Amino acid sequence: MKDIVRDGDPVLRQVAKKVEFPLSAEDRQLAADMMAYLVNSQDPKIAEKHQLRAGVGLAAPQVGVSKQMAAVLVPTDNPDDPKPVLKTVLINPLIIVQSVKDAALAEGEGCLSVDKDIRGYVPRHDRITIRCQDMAGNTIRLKLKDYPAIVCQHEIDHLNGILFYDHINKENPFKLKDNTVVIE
Ligand code: 4LI
Ligand code: NI
Repeated sequence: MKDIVRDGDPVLRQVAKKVEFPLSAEDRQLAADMMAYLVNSQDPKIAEKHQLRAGVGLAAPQVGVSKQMAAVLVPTDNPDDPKPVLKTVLINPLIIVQSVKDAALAEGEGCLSVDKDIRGYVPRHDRITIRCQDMAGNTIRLKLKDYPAIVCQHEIDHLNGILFYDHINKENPFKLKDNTVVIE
């Protein structure tokens, strides 16, 4: 897999193309490579060895491929249960239901394509239902809330040429609407 594309590269501002089924060998490899990056980046030893920045989501445009595909790997916070909270590849995802209630990460968001720290709340929907396709081409629905919902909205934004800081209030980066929960 090529290196991660940094902010300023036009591919990050393009609307990604739909993925067609059956998946090509190239698209399968792309999905596998993106997920492998996340797995490796979350392993402190491997990350240090290969100088990988840790992430829980990676979208195809971030590796220079303008296709509607993103890998998400949200690890468990329970040391007794190694099962990830969410491990999936989203293909052609669409948010079909969204809550009125919003949510934002207390510490703001980071992005593997954005090297600088850009502070401020990134308002997202607290709950969403995504319709997307799985690797076999089946249409599936994912009902998500809180952190996994935020991560998927960040990744779906990438497929539409949107970066997290586009959502930060320019006058007051920490201003929030009163329907917003802050997630620690
Ligand atoms: C090491 C091993 C503090 C600062 C807290 C690290 C394994 C920020 C949070 C991780 C912040 C893992 C993350 C995202 C934030 C901040 C992403 C650490 C990797 C926390 C993921 C896509 C936004 C997702 C919570 C500017 C690369 N990830 N932290 N935001 N973690 N990680 N985002 N915010 N402040 N970004 O970045 O993958 S949605 Cl899992
Ligand atoms: Ni990102």
